[in-house]
Amino acid sequence: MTGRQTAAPVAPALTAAPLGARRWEPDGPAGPDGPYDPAAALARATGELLSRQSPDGWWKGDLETNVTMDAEDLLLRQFLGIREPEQTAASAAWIRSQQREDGTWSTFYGGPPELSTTVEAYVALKLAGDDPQAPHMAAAARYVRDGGGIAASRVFTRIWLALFGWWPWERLPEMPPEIIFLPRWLPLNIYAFGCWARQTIVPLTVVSAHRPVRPAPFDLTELHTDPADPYPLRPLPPMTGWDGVFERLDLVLHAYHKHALRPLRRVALAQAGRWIVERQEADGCWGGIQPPAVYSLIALHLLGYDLEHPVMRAGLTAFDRFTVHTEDGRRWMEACQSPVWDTCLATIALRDAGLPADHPALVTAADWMLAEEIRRPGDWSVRRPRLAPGGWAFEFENDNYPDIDDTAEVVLALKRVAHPDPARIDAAVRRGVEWNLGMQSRNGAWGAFDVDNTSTLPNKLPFCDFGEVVDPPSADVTAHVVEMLAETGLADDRRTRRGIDWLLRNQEADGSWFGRWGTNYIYGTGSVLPALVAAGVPTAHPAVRRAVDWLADRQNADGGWGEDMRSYEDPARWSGRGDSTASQTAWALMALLAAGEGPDGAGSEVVERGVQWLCRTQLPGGSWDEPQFTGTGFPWDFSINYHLYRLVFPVTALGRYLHGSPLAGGRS
Ligand code: R03
Repeated sequence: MTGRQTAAPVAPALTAAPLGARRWEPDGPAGPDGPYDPAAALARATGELLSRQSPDGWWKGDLETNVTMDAEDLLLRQFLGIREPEQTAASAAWIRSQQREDGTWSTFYGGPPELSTTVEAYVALKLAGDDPQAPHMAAAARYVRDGGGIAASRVFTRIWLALFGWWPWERLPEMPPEIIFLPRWLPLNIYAFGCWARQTIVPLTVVSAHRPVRPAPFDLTELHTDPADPYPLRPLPPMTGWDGVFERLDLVLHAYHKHALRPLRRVALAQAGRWIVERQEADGCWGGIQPPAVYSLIALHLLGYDLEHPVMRAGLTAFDRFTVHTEDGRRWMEACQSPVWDTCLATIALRDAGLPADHPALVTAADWMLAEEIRRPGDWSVRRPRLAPGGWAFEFENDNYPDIDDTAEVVLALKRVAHPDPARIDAAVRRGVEWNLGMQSRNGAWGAFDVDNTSTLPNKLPFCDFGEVVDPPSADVTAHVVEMLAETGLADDRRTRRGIDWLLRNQEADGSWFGRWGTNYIYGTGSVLPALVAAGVPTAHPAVRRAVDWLADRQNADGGWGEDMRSYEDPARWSGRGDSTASQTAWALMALLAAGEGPDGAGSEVVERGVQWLCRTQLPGGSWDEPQFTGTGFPWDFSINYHLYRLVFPVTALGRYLHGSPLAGGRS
């Protein structure tokens, strides 16, 4: 077992480095055996993190997801008649580069083949001119056929295909635009859906009411399992279960599509159109995420907006900002962008690393975050009409959907900065705290975007076969809010206590917590333990002890921690298991350090080995490799590789290991 290194050199990053001006020069590659010097590792990582700040004060790592983003970009452009050959070639090169040996595509690093993704990628490559006879195309088509063909793909995939007549609109679940008339108190009204689903469904009701079919440049017979019956009807489930009820409701809605009252439908479409246009963000996007953006553009186009209309132009330009160009000429699309999230996490990390609170990088970051505060009502106001605004969104522009998670972390970040105008920080912090308190759900916990968004009905619609469509409270978000409330002096507030009670009641039997927005139980546990301890739960509390034991049990032989997406499918086997990664090792360390297992604690050997893993695997430039996806959009269905996670969380973990946490319960 290795001791902590002596006489750590003063981290160069601690001196007031000019903003983003330089990269910290490493001492050279570390040897294979160690022990390594955590202070030197932290200094390198800190320098690297500082160097990545934008001059405006924010950080933003690429947000990597999967090739459906790139395929759908080409399909959208094809639909609108604006697909360009060079763009197509660059996207196709990216898509090809992501194909697996077996000819399929998956949705995350190391993941299994995924049929819908493979269908979309295949169609995109065919649009780009790839020969269906070529081995890489033939292998993909064979996999799709063997897996049930296009008929087995998800609803969104078949909607994309229906736009070109590759799938019949009649064989898709109905989602009528009249849903926009349903009052708030009725089940299945649009505010019963999570905000991302609501923003996606409203434009899709417009699209499916129009049932547009553009000429297909080729056919897709090779993607049908049985070309004699390419659009098989699924057997009706028995009437006894919800599935049966909703499948029959769908039949009624299909009949309604034919007989819809024309004037009613006209009003519904007009109202949906207004709803969409009102929600376009300042930068032209919708909700800061890809699905509402692509479907809103299609819907508005069908409602008569031509491509030169300012709304359409702004919407299309927004996609350019979501495009990443690689050095070798490939092009890929982000599903979403994370500047606010990355900036608050980086600010916290740099304080953990020991940067002074008035460091210019932190003041600039705080200024940028202050300017990002959302001071107007949004869709959340539907449930909380009298609550004053004062939150933050995840993205550059998403003023209609501030989220509770970002607000909690931004408040934690702002509290850590000594700003020349402290009153501005205090006022923004106060508004953020009040907004988050106002967004507490009935059960005492917090969801990401809305209050009490817990209906179980939306998920039962045949239309909703991908990802989550509601936004119930989760342990990770609740923990971040509890930590924020504790650090703003509200640890003993009744509302904080209710959040803590919820967390204690929702601990898994094995001692961990579920990770809704990060993968998975290591993220949940890494979020909850620091929060509980910050809120005054003793580190000797049985819940804390059980979590510590769980983490110690899940430490890999190499000293790190890792957990992949299988933990969502088969938690009994895969919870807390997988190849070690930098971000997950950091989360485990953050939890253990909060629980008092640090250098002088009982679990110091476990912590020591984790710290050594980080030091040993650090790259000469100061960051870490992390091809694994450790972010969660929707458990299993949609995974994210946040490119800054591999750097920002190790900085926090190493910083807290060396210095304790600047504000929360730790040593200082
Ligand atoms: C990490 C914490 C902060 N957090 C915000 C996290 C935002 C994550 C990005 C969300 O991006 C999305 C991508 C999506 N796809 N498909 C959908 C979707 C939603 C968000 C989707 C799925 C089903 C329906 C509608 C949309 Br119905 C690719 C709290």
